[in-house]
Amino acid sequence: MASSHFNDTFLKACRGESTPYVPVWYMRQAGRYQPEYRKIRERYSFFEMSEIPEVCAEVTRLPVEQLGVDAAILFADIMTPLKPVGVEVEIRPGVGPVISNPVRTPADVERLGRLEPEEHVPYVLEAIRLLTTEQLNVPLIGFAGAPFTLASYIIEGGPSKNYHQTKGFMYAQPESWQALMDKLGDLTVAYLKAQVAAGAHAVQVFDSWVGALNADDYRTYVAPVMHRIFAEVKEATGVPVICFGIGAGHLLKEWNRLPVDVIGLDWRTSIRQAREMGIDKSLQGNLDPSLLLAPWEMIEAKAKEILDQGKVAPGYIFNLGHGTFPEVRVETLQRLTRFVHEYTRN
Ligand code: 1CP
Repeated sequence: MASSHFNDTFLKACRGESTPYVPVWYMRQAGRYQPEYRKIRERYSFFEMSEIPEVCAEVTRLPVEQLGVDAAILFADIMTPLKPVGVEVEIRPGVGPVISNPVRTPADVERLGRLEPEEHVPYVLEAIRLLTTEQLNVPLIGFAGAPFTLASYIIEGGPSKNYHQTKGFMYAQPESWQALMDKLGDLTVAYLKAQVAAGAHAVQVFDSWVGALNADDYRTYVAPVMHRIFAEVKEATGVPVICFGIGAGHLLKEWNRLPVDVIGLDWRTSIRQAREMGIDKSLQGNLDPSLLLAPWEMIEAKAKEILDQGKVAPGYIFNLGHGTFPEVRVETLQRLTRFVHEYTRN
């Protein structure tokens, strides 16, 4: 450990234990809003950055040192474990993942391979070992994309607005959809277990785009695999698990039935509304990232409102409702972190 004091406020909040202040981290806290990140990114492609363990560890550590946040999140992408199983993907600046061999038929699903983490993504595990054995004094969050969200990229071939191809495949080829969910479920379980075995202290599963489904379809086509992923990861590792998605307020009751410790909220559903709906897990979120471009007084007022709702009960982690983005100033996130800590300190 870099320092003798390990800051475990984030882990305590995940488990619903009381903390001396509300812990905070930011989705996409490593990224283009940081001049240091942009400099490194000039020299490497996205995947090169995450495949060189020393570079990956440096980029993961940077926001912890720069912003004073209470957790680090591994620098990788939800597409990282799909590359070695046959998905030809690159990350295009300003676009996101682009796939040159999208999955369109049952035969394409058959062709997807099995993930052997030690063999296929040794660099991810090495970066985690570097970070957790010597470099970090805050918990490291490992992560994976959830099957629906991964399927949306590999079926559409890239980012999408309406997920027509993905949902079309799901409705028209339910057996092959099930096979795809099973394969992506196995991959996700293997990947998360390996990250924890390498040292990750908690894991977040990003089901960013599953809000595109209604609650009935979620129950039919997605909830079973999500249940299995969380149950198997919890059983094997015991670490806190977080489930996050965007525009998924109508699915919160479904998520509350999953064996997860923390539910990540986007900015559309307030902490109070979630509690009123009966959500009894720890909560994480949910300042609208666009607000980071507003005058400080507005950011502070909204942060206060969120914190007043969140700090009532233990089991609350401050975050954004989705990722930060290139136009945000480093100083804004530094100030926000300080504010969250000072405003909530007992
Ligand atoms: O700091 C961190 O948060 C850690 C690293 C991280 C994480 C957790 C990255 C690096 N990506 C992710 C998860 C991720 N990737 C998600 C889930 C979270 C979310 O909803 O934002 C998703 C949907 C992706 C897919 C993806 N990768 C997108 C979104 C595209 C779309 O459909 O709108 C983008 C832009 C990427 C590229 C990417 N991943 C990460 C970074 C820093 C970047 C920007 C790339 C660059 O520097 O060129």
